Amino acid sequence: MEILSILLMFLFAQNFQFVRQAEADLNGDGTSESITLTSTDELGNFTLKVGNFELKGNLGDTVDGFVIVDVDSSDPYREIGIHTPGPSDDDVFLMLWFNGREIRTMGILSRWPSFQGNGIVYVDDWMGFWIKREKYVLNKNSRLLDRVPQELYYVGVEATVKKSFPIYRSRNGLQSIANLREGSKILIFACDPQDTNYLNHWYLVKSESGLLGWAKLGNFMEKVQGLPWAD
Ligand SMILES: [Ca+2]
Ligand SMILES: [Ca+2]
Repeated sequence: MEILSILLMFLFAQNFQFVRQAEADLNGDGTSESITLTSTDELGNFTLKVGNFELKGNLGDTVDGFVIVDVDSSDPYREIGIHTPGPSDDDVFLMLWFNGREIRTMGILSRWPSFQGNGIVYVDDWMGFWIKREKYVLNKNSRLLDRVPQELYYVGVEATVKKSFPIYRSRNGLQSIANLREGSKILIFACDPQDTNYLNHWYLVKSESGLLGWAKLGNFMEKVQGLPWAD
């Protein structure tokens, strides 16, 4: 694992010890289940056994173990997260729960979850020069982890303008508010990451003079310095 990823995971998420075997009472009936993860291969196939029950699945890349977490301490269940580090530290967790009769899926979390214990899970992702935080909530009826999408994601990264570029009133890039002065300090405040191409992500930028406007990453990434870029 790359050093930066280790650092980021350490700073922004919980650290997990992945295991292949554990004893735990997953359904709160007072009896521990024997949990084992077997038949893993480099294609991502795995078999999970909880007592006499079995689930076969595939996570797309080598599975290196699981963790047991308590998503919501107010219910009797404890949950299993099956983990793959992915091809380039793109950590993925398949979340599962056991109801005493079957092993059921709750959803997939990528990359760095942090379980709050009250049904809320924060999942951080590295976006090239900033960390995007998603919120998931346990739906008590379906027992699925529902994503709570934000329209904008907080960025909070400072940079210096190397070459002037405009910021716009809205995310269509039609009405310019200001041309940012060379050498001035800006705060990249928030991001609209809807577009699948990161170069088309719109960022809300605060100018040194206190104006707020939008700029598309592809139009300014070469015109600023000081962004902490890393893969
Ligand atoms: Ca049990
Ligand atoms: Ca619980």
